[in-house]
Amino acid sequence: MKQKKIPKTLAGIAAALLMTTPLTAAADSNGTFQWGRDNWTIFNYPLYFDHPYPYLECMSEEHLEALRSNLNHVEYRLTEPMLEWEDFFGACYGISATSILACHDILNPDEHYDEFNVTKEQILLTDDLHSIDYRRFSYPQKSWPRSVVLYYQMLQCTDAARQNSVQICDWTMQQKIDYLYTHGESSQPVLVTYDWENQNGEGAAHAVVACGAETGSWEWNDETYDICIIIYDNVDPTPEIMDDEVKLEHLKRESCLYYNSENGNWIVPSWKITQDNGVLADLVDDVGIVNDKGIFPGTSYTPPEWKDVVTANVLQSDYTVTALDTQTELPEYPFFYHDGGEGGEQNFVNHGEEGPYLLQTEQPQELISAAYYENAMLKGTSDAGDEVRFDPAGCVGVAGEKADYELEMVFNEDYVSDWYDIVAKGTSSSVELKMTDEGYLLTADDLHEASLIARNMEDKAIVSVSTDAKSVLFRENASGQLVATADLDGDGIYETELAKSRLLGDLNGDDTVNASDAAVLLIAAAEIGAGNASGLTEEQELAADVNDDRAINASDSANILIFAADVGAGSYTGTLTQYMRRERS
Ligand SMILES: [Ca+2]
Ligand SMILES: [Ca+2]
Ligand SMILES: [Ca+2]
Repeated sequence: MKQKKIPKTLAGIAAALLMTTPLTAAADSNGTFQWGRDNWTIFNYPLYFDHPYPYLECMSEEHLEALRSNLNHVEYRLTEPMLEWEDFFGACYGISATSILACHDILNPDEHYDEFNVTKEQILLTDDLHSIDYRRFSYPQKSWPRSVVLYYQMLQCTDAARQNSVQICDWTMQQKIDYLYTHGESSQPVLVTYDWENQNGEGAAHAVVACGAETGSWEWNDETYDICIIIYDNVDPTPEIMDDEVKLEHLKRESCLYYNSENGNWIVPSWKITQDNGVLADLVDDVGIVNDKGIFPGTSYTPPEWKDVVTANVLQSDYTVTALDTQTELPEYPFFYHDGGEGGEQNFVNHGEEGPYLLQTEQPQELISAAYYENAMLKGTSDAGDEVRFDPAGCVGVAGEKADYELEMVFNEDYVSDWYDIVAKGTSSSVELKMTDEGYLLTADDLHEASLIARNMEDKAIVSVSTDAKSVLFRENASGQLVATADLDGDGIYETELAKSRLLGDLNGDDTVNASDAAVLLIAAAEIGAGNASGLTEEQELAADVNDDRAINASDSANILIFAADVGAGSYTGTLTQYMRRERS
């Protein structure tokens, strides 16, 4: 999904089939894959999705709202890095998933080509899986098909999708091939994800649809294979071999998956994935999983028993991941796991009961580690850590050398206050963030220059502290602000207020929102408009985007003035946050 490939252009493909194949009234497909009916003729290429913020800005408001309301907090949190990407890093999962929907008559790609600004006649369909005419057509930014493909691209972050790869992490390659072959014999589609290290030593991942199976004899790189799994790949092989007719014959077959049943070796020639550098990370035949949290009705899914996963960046020294309840070491599995991270991941699965986990490394190093529980995601990072601790009751900590750290907790349910996504940042050698009955308690060797960012779907609050105290309790006050408090006299009660989050619109930090704030905002907006830095602190910038459109400009200032006028006239008594929410609804 992080591979960029350029599509080839194949010429001379007959359009005869198009004339005889009905394009809309697909026969009942019974969950089988049929070329020309269940595949898209758009491809996983920037051309089709090109835009600044291709994911966020190519999805319709309706689908973005569906993501917010259908996904749980952890799932939505995992989509956010993708939504914010400024470059196109693929829609292979979305194209594959929607193709599976087509196999089950839930979606018919043929009905939507006019929304790509092309006529059906311009799209050539052939009965040869690997002979495609690649037309370069354009279509509107938020066109329905593109938005749907990107919506299903985001659904790789669902619990159902992520847990499916966890459930099959013990399977041998032979078991996976048997599964694919059995399905392929009867054209039952399987969504397959590959996870591999490419020739540049980078982690790569891709999603395709397996849709057939053959036995025979094929040779790739001097090795013979006797089983071929037919693949519908939404990214075509490399263009530089286009003009060589001998290679073109090979090209037609390069996207398939080949297996040697004698020695267990396998290869996907187009991506140069073999048993030495890759893994089939996920196999999904259940349309209920593909459509879980989806926008189409009519499918259902019963989740299997949840298995916790601990992930880490690629660790540079010896390490252990321990389930503390049972003092057992978690086994490690290679499979693709989605958290928007770069540079590869290590994955550890707990096959037992949910519980606290401890990651330890022999040497302090950059650590980025997360634990995925059924109800929560906990994440700890340190620039020089040798330990990360997780407790599903709501506690995450890192220890090591004094270094920059970040601790994050995201809860689906059972959290305190309105805030379910909490991030603490600072510099310390040992630090812990813990949910308590009152709020979120940050305890560290050093709490100078520490901050807490609390978020929910509607709002974001940031509080910064710098204190000699060793722990700070962040809690909500009566007006919905986050307040940082310390227990300076050591009686266990956090009564001393150190700092509080700003009200939306309160640029000058005097706890009221009025024309003075609008004036400060206008000056900052003018600076931004002239291409300069805003001159605002991070806290001020958060408070300045009044209408929540990720921009700071005159509209935000105008909203403050309108709000302040209503408050001044006595016709409104709430906060600006509440006022803006009322405006939007
Ligand atoms: Ca006290
Ligand atoms: Ca103010
Ligand atoms: Ca704004």
